[in-house]
Amino acid sequence: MKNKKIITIQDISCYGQCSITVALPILSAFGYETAILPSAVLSTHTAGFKNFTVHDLSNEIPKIINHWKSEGIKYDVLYSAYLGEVRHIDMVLQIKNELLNDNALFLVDPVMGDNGRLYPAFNNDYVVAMRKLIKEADIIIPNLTEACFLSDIPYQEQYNEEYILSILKKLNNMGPKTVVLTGVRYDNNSIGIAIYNKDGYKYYKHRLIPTSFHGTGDVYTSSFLGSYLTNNDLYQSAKIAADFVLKCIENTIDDPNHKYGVKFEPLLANFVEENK
Ligand code: PXL
Repeated sequence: MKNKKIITIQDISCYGQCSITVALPILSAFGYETAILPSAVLSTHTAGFKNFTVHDLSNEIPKIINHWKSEGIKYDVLYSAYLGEVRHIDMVLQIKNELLNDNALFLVDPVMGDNGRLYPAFNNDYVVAMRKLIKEADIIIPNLTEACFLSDIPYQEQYNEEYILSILKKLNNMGPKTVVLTGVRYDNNSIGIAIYNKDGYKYYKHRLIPTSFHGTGDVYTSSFLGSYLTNNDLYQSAKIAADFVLKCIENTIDDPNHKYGVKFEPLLANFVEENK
């Protein structure tokens, strides 16, 4: 499995421990060659910083894709996350259709919101375009907010398993083979991951730390992917990634100066050693 070649398309937030600055170290630590296609360059992430700068790379992406095509470069895994513009969606689909080897894995983290709301860069057109992308995916990893926007089921703070199953089934019917839904909370002191595909529903529940940090979704998806490429087990990978995010939060929570992301770096070597 180790010779799998990954292409990840998402933004570069220069500061703030999210997107490519999280995905690249984690996937590299797992031992996977990971190429990047930046969708945009931002000074920081868009949640929690004011006056961030954004430079969209839509004009550059088609040239990069064409160059790769002319060089015969192909990938085994396509991992898309925060993009930023509706027009990026077709570019990701072009990569999926033209730059992947047979039996490649297409993972979509449809990053666009949290806590029931879209991030500042996104609107309903982006949600509609994202539905086109998840249709083609093998695995999607939305949080509950993103799952609600994609499935057009109203976001609720309180819910039961029936509500979650209705979202999972609807998303699964929209095309992706497996839905890995993060941040599913059935009681006050636990939270977990719900996994749904043709084999049914599974839930991994763990302790809730009642605070949130930016970038944990990216740590989650990148750890999930590194782990899944290594063990080929959806439930195990969902669990391994969730436990790692918990450890990263524990490693950050007592530092009052560190609110923008999680301090995953000191834990990465051990994490990968235990799971490779
Ligand atoms: O962590 C997801 C993410 C990635 N990139 C940018 C973001 C966010 C979340 O807010 O703003 C630019």
